[in-house]
Amino acid sequence: MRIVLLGPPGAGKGTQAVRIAGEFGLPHISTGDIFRENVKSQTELGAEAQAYMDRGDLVPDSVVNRMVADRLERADCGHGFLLDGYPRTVPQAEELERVLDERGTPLDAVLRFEIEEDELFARLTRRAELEGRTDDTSTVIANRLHVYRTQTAPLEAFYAQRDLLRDVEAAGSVDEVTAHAMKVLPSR
Ligand code: B4P
Repeated sequence: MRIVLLGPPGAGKGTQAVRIAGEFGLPHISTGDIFRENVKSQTELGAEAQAYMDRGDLVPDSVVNRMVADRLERADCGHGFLLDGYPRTVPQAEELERVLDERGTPLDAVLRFEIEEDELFARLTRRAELEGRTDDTSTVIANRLHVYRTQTAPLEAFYAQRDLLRDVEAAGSVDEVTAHAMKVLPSR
């Protein structure tokens, strides 16, 4: 099973990714988590990514594409994977398609998490209080939502054209959203 989770910041992708990956025994690949780990351990990649993340901008495609292609080479991706937060631009989606076509392992589904912006702000503001993430301030949240609308939302049409897009109602409790996601996933 090869799945992509698509949705605005705060829609619950990361939260649901852990559950779905656990249910299907898939490696959970979160580009946001990989960047945060690199920032924390002060690697070159982390230094390159940090300024973009702190502004709520996207890390350049060339950097993200290379990082994900390397990750997908690892043995644990042999039977599938769950991508959380990648792709986020059309060039990233085209590159992922190229890499997977080359191996003859296309995607099975792209889950689009749908939710009102007011709820996104509320969730991210709550997380700022709990975790203190530097990109959860109101100015940066507003920029991340703008970046989603302008750079990531076009992926919805990209994947709809390929008949891969599945809508998931992302308001409601964590358990309710998991139930919605499970309903639209291909059967094992
Ligand atoms: P991400 O880590 O992907 O950040 P995100 O979009 O905010 O998603 P996240 O998974 O954290 O939040 P979630 O919606 O689960 O990316 C961070 C940054 O990294 C980007 O801004 C960018 O700079 C860079 N980056 C990452 N990938 C990139 C790429 N492909 N290309 C370029 N740059 C890239 O959850 C949000 C909150 O809501 C949580 O606190 C959660 O507990 C809560 N929540 C979840 N479900 C809920 C529910 N049902 N009810 C109430 N609260 C809920």
